[in-house]
Amino acid sequence: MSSKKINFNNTNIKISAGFLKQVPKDLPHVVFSGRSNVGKSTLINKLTNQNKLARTSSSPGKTVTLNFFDADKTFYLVDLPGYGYAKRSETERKKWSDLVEGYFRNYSEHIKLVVQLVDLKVGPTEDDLNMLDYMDNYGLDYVIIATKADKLNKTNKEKNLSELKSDNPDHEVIAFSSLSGEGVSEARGYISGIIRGL
Ligand SMILES: Nc1nc2c(ncn2[C@@H]2O[C@H](COP(=O)(O)OP(=O)(O)O)[C@@H](O)[C@H]2O)c(=O)[nH]1
Ligand SMILES: [Mg+2]
Repeated sequence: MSSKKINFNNTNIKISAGFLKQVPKDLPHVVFSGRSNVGKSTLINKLTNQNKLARTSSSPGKTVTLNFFDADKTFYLVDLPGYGYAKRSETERKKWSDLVEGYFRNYSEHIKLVVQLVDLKVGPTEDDLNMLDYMDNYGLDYVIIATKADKLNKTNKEKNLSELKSDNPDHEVIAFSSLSGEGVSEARGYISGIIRGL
C-alpha cells in the first residue's frame, strides 16, 4: 500500500448486501461490530464527515444487511447489523446469524480489522464478551471503541476506560463521543495505519 493519506470524506455506499454472494471482494474490509444502538452508524458518519451515509435510526436492528461503503477507493467500511436487538423476530434472528456468521466464516481473509464498539457507560454486555472471544479464537485483529463517552462524568469515564483497557491489554481502546468529536481522529489514524500497513 502507498503512504498516500486516506481521505475518509470520500466515502460512498457500495452495496447493502442481504446475501453473502453480494459481498464485494476487490478491497480489504474494516468491519464495525456491536450491539444495536451502540453507535455504529453514528461512528461511521463521523469518521466520514457525512450525516446520512450510514443511517442512524431510532428503530435499531430493523435491517438485516451488511452495508459496504467504499472509503477513498482504498478499503470498505462494513456496517454490520447489530446484535442483541430484543424485538427481532425468530426469522430475523436466523437471518442475522446466517448472514453475519457466514460473512465471518467465508470472508475472513478480506477482513483486515474489526472495530468493536462497546458502550462506555453500559460496559461490555454478554454478547460483546462473546464477540471478543470469537475474534480472539479466530485470530481477527480488532480495536475497541468505547462509545457515548459524553454520557459519563470524568471520574466514571476514567474508571470504565481503565477497566476496558486492563481487560483488553493486547488491544487499543479508544473513547468516542459523537457530541464532542473525541476519538474521531484517533480512530481514523488507527484504521489508516492498519490499511496502509497491508
Ligand atoms: N450521547 C451520545 N449519543 C450517541 C453517540 N453515538 C451514538 N449516539 C446515539 O445513539 C443512538 C444509536 O446510534 P446508532 O448510530 O443508530 O447505533 P447503531 O444501531 O449501532 O448503528 C442514536 O440516537 C445516536 O444519536 C455518542 O457518542 N454520544
Ligand atoms: Mg446502525
